[in-house]
Amino acid sequence: MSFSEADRNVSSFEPGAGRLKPRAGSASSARSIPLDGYWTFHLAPRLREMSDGFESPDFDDSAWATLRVPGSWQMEGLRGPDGTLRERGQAQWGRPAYTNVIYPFPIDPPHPPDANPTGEYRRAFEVDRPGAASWVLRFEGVDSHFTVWLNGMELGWGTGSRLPTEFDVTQVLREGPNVLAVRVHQWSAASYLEDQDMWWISGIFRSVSLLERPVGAIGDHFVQADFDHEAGEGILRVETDVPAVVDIPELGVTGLPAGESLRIPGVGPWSAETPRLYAGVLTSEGESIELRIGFRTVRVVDGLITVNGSPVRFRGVNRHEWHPETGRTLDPETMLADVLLMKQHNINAVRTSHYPPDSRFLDLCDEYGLWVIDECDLETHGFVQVGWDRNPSADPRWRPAYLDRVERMVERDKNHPSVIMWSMGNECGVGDNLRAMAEWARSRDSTRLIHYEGDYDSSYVDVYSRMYVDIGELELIGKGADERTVDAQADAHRRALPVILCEYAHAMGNGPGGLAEYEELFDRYSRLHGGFVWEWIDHGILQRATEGPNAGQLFYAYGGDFGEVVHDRNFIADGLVFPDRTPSPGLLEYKAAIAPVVLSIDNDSTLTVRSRFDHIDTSGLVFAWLLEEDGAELGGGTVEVPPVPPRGTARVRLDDTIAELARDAAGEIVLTVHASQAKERDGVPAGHEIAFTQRILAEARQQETGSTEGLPVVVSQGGYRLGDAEFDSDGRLVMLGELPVLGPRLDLWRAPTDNDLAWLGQAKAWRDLGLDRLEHRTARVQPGDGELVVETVSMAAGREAGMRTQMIWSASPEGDLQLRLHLSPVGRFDTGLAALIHDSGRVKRGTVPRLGIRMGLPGGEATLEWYGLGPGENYRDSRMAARLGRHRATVAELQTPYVHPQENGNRGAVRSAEISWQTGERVSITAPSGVDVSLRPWTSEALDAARHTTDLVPDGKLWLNLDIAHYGLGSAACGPDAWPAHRLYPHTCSLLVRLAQVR
Ligand code: IPT
Repeated sequence: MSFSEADRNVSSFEPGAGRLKPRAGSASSARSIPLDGYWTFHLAPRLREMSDGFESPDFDDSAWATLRVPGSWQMEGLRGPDGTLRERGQAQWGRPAYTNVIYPFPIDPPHPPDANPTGEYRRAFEVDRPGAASWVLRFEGVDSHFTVWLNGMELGWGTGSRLPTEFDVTQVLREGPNVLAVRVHQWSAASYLEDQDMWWISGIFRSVSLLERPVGAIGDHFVQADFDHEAGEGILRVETDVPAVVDIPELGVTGLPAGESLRIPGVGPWSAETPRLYAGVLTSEGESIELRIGFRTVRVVDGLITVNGSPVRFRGVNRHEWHPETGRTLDPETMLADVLLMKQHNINAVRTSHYPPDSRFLDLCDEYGLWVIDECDLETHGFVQVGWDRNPSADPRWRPAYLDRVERMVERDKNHPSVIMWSMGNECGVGDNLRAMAEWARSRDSTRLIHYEGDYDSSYVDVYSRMYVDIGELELIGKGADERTVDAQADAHRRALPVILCEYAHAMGNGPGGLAEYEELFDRYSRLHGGFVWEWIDHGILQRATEGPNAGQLFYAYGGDFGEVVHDRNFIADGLVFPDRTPSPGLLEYKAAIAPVVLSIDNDSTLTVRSRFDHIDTSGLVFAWLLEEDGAELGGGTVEVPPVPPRGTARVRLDDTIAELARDAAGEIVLTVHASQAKERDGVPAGHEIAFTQRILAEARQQETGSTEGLPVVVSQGGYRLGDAEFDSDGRLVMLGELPVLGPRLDLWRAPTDNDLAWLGQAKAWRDLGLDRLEHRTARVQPGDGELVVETVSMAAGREAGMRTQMIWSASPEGDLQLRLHLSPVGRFDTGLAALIHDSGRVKRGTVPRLGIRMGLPGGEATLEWYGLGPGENYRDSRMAARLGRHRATVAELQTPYVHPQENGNRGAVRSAEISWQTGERVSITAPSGVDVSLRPWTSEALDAARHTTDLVPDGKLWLNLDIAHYGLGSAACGPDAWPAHRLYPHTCSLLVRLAQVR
């Protein structure tokens, strides 16, 4: 192929040439020869440097490298031939590049840039007996534009990276050796349609196979399996292009001719809660195809999305395909891991953002039960940079490409019961090409709903879909009281539709906070069908640090780490699971927020169980109680809960022993009730907890506060002594017993979270106020009668906003050092940038990240044991997953390794804690009214400065933060800030805490 031909093809509006019509994928009895494995490979930096004649079978590729198929060359090139990670900058074939919205090439449609990396792949294979049948070469996914030759003959070319492409090779395939050549261009006209928020990586990244198509084989098949919930019957019809019959032994169906409809009594319906699949076989003259049939009917009834007659609620996530070592090439184990993790965290729905996934993932969704919004491989978001000028969605020249994409998605995936909605794509602006896609999809498949968030009027979709709506607006939408649009008819139409949030709660870094408030609204307004958290996984790329004290250690790279000219930093690390699929605290929080049963303890004798299941009752769950006094178990047992029907509520009486046990105790009495899976079900193991609730039945009996009858203050040389504690002349604690410490100082700073750092986040204002660089002036040090009073005023250079801190120290004869802390704001916090930062349109007031103190303790390996909220980190708007109890973690375990380091690890409501060092030293901390605790081997300033986890190095101390309050997490990285109730304003507050060296 000449340069000019290649150049014309990569700039073509057309989706491809020479391809076969799209059709359903299937597990067939006919031969399928996998062509995955190592292919020879050569990367040309631009079209003009393509290898002449590489498609010819006798081309000499002996000097070429080999590359794994499926895979992408940028990801594969990050490793050396022995599989070890190369040094960054030494990648073999280009580098991954990350942008979210912005195109990483000039907006010059339909032209790709001259610098168009072009991968040339070759592979030989043998086939016996190719004569009797026709043969098809199938590519499951190639990114982004490719041309294929078999035995030197050009078959055609294709685009649509995450959709299958088939070529007829019957005429070209030979008995014995064959040579396949594929040329893949990183950039093409199609790249303008594939601006999804992800790494730009290229190549044959899904499997390739050669399929035998016997005479009389089935070209395409469409299984329509409805469920009549009133009659309890399945209605089956299988369409094929050749005569065929259907058998479903389990249902006694034999020899049902394709094209005929059959009512089948006694069928169990398919739903995400009951993923009932029936094994069937579709047989034609030439082959038989395995069917996995799920009977279900999806409809909008009276403005509600129903499946099998019942309204459904989505507890969803947006899932990109990602693996930190192989990119968008996933093995079956990884796909299964995603499904199991979702099921075990109460997730029941997936939006395949923003392209159809490897179809084996959909098989798993069918099998384990997940509602799927199958989204087309389409996004043109980068045109927003030019005011959507020349957006392909509105340009008729691109229509064939748009229609091609929706056809290939629908045809491939139409037999998956889990798919209940077709989504036309994401962030493609507006235009008639999208409407045309929707019309085509509806005419081809009337059994599913149509989704596209960008159609605000919802004129061609079935659901009104929104992203990142705040709770204020969501409540109005729920009530039908949201703002009216100009066109009354369009407005009325939209208002009558069911609502979903196709994206909400941006899970970037530490967060999302404020999930509870969304769930409350979803519970309250039936029109709100739930939503899909953005997003499932952090797309970090595994790399090895080459410099610094952690050289050699692994970390996850993000945008900009590969020298990209334009990039979007760590916006790619915004998932509920870390790149290695370890659940983040955000996933645990989401699990708690969306629990399918909501438990509440009304008093020591009644429990309320409210079911959020749509199709099953609660008979698959077991309920149990646990009573604790200050975290020590007093008793436990089971709770008999009669099966609660879908969306029903039951009130049950708790065991009388609970009240009895509670009555006798003196400490804090906490009752926990939890619900767990009785038997293994759809990937959720027996005993797996799905929901819990706690209630404090009795507060700890008030212990004496701040006695002044402590030990006297001894004025010593250069300082003060109180019991075994020593203070310097500024009144700063320097020795706690035998432990040298950097005594507590006011601390208002936290290493900003990604949410704090957002465009409308608070971090800019905090930095502008100098909260990260406070200077402390000692205003008073006064030894008194059994107490030492120390007052400090803290503010930053050039600023007047700060805090006056009063610390009143006393010591009990038992050796406890007691601190009564009082904070009061000085100066104005609403000046400078703080005045500009959005605060929900109200009068702008300055906010602060935290109100508390920090002290330095000896370093080294240590463990924290605490009675408070845990075991994981928790924040004021993200603590549904936390429980009050006794917990224990090493300092290392207390740190959450966010891909981009930031504030983390807080444990709230801590009543008592003990730090124990490996050396045997111990310090106890008591705060009767509860305090937020974090303990780290580096300072907040170091955490703030770190770009990657490997930048963090223990500095020889342990830094203990004790906070009265902190600013919530919210979702401002892409969405609303912390809800007003979770923001923190400087205010007068106090804390009582006791410290002691335990001996
Ligand atoms: C939204 C995109 O739809 C999604 O793909 C992702 O990029 C997300 O943002 C941010 O992580 S669009 C945004 C402008 C609301």
